[in-house]
Amino acid sequence: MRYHDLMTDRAKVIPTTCWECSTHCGALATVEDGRAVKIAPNPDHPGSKGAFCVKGIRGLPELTYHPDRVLHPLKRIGARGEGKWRRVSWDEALDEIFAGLSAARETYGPLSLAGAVSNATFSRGVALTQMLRAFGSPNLLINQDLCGGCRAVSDMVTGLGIGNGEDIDNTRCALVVGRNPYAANPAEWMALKRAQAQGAKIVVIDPAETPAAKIADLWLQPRPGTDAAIALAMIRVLIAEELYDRDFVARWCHGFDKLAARAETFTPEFAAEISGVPADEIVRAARLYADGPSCFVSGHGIDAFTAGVQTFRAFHALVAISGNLDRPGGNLRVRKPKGYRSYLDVQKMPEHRLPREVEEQTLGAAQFPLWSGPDSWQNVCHNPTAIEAMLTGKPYPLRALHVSGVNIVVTYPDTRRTIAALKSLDFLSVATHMMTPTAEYADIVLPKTTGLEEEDVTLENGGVCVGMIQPVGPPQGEARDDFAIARGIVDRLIASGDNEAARFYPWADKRAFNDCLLGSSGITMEQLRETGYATFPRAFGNFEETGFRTPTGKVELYSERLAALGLDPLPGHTPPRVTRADAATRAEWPLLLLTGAREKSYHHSRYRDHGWARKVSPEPWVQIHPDTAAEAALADGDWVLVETPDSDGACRLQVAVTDAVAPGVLRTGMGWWYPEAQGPERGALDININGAMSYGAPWDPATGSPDTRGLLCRISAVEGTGREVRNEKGV
Ligand SMILES: Nc1nc2c(c(=O)[nH]1)N[C@H]1C(S)=C(S)[C@@H](COP(=O)(O)OP(=O)(O)OC[C@H]3O[C@@H](n4cnc5c(=O)[nH]c(N)nc54)[C@H](O)[C@@H]3O)O[C@H]1N2
Ligand SMILES: Nc1nc2c(c(=O)[nH]1)N[C@H]1C(S)=C(S)[C@@H](COP(=O)(O)OP(=O)(O)OC[C@H]3O[C@@H](n4cnc5c(=O)[nH]c(N)nc54)[C@H](O)[C@@H]3O)O[C@H]1N2
Ligand code: SF4
Ligand SMILES: [Mo]
Repeated sequence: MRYHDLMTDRAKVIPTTCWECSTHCGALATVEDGRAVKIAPNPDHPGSKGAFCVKGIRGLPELTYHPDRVLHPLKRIGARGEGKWRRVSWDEALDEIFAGLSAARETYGPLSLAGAVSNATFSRGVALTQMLRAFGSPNLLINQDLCGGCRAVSDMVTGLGIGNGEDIDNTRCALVVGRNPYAANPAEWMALKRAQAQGAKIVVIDPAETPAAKIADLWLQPRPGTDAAIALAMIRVLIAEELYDRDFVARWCHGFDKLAARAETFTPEFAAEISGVPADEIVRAARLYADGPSCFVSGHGIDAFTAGVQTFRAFHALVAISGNLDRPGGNLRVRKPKGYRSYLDVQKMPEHRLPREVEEQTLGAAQFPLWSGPDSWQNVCHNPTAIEAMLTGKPYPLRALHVSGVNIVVTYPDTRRTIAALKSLDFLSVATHMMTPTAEYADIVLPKTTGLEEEDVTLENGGVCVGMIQPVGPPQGEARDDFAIARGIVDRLIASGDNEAARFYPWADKRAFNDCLLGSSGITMEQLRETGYATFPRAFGNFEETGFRTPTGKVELYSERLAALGLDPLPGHTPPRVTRADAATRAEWPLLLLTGAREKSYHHSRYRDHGWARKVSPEPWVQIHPDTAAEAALADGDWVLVETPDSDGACRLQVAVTDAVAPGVLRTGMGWWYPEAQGPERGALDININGAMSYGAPWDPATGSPDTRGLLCRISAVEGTGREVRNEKGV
């Protein structure tokens, strides 16, 4: 399409990308007088193919032009969390941050500094990582241990390199596991419907009847946390019925015989006993999947829990032995244009790294070397270990923190402890759009640009294209991007006489960083500005050329890296919490809690201050089966208090009675706070499920992820409706 055709005298149309969630839909922004007046899908975009959602249409512009948006740097003048601020200049704010970080460094050493972002593989992740490294600290907190970390570490040690590469459009069978694409990823959802219309089968594994389960040819409803047993039984069926890809296994897989021996015990009947899914359904799922090409579409439902890596290992082994790796209709390996640098490439460049002996001291590296430290996935720290260091000074003190683009008070488990940790710091700065519960505890708050005000470049999901965000006009107020913020701080470090700092942070501005990403790929900013993306040639299955990044150079069904660390080298099933708990514990905590169900109107803690979103979903809900509700004498719309054994907090939720979940299973979302509530936490200790959860052990042995699902819990009724209860409590 020629976007210019869409222009009128006043308005121009800019091809860009919505980055409000990781789907990264191609977008067309209609701009009048430097202001976006309409955001619409770009049907030409090779990744999203016209998919879009209300968060892109309404959330992004309303965030950008919100009357309560933070538009100027602020300095705390009252007690921490008291909500008293003074507007300051950028120079004063950056001086304060530099002074705060430097003071901690002088007293406690460089390791006492940390940063928090959502993911190191975002541009702001690079800005913050490199800024911290300039100060000598490797301690970056990301929230991937709560998100896609288990999948990524399994992918890394298995050697697949598939990231999010899913060729749903050309598949014959999509195996959707722990994924709710209807709410979480409209591009995926549309692709599934297109594939089904062309005759592809859809198999869904989910304890809840999601829209995907509703349209599926086969829906397996397992007990939470038992998916690895199902995957191992499917592997067993493929091997026993000789439905696996002999040629691919012989040429490219390491440890097939050992995998076969492991899977041997997982008869469909045994897996049925563990998972509650009938054996014949498991066999049917295996046969449908074996009739490929097939595509494994995975989600958060089997990630972010204490058996996340092993569960993914089982499904990743299934992808490999069925030969569905990097062929049309299968799971595609991540590609990038020759000469292009991904965000992680930039951070892994030797000249950008700290000395190995420093990286080895990253918080968490001793226990989780695949997650933290020099040889790990994103070289970040283990969050619960970092929070412990803030509160106790052990294993060493963590005293100053810069946060950008995360709302950790709401989105980390154990809200009370996160708040206590933030309050205990010597210095805290937060770059944000809105005054979130996290920003409320800061010493300095910085106004941050939105996805309508930045110029960003990224390699899109699985390498389908290189995409870009284009600014529609100048930022609102005094907002700046994370690169300008990091530049300002690093410049002060250099001016103080630290010449080493320059090597870690060489970019004058975001534009220079974007040029660094494009490298020698031949893709230009001009080209990207014209269409909003750039495609490049892709070759399938060229394993001879690319090899696999594992010790053996093959896909490791038996992982040498896991073996060397003393972890289970073969995919295995870890009994979930409820199975491990004794009878007394189960009696006291009789229900199972799933958290994190996505809603179309929210992205985690975002948009809670938007009228349109609150209208769609006004209160935090919890799904309860009619039998469970009847037993507890609860009706639709009642409010309950939810508690879990490892937390002294609680969370109030509104009951939604539905048979979409099994009896005894509760399913809720996450990310709730009431922007209109009083107090710095603004409801985050009241209606936020993380306020009722622990971030402590047990953790996944490879990633350190806690259980965000399959938690034991109990409920009790609370009087009145949500709003009344809230007012009575004086919040
Ligand atoms: N609208 C919207 N979209 C989003 C987001 C958002 O906040 N809002 N967040 C984005 C982000 S960061 C992420 S990580 C993704 C996450 O999106 P998804 O990957 O879809 O994750 P969830 O919605 O957490 O869970 C998916 C499904 O897992 C199921 N599940 C729970 N426990 C189990 C289990 O033990 N086994 C199996 N097989 N399934 C289980 C749940 O019932 C749920 O239907 O969404 C992204 N997209
Ligand atoms: N119990 C439980 N907890 C969970 C989960 C769960 O399922 N259950 N899910 C986990 C998952 S998958 C994730 S990804 C995390 C999400 O956790 P967060 O990343 O904290 O979630 P958000 O609320 O989306 O984002 C926080 C802030 O980022 C700001 N922001 C958005 N874009 C930008 C930007 O470009 N730059 C900057 N500086 N700021 C920006 C927004 O204004 C918002 O205030 O939560 C995790 N927590
Ligand atoms: S799914 Fe919605 S929020 Fe996510 S990138 Fe697409 S339009 Fe934006
Ligand atoms: Mo996530």
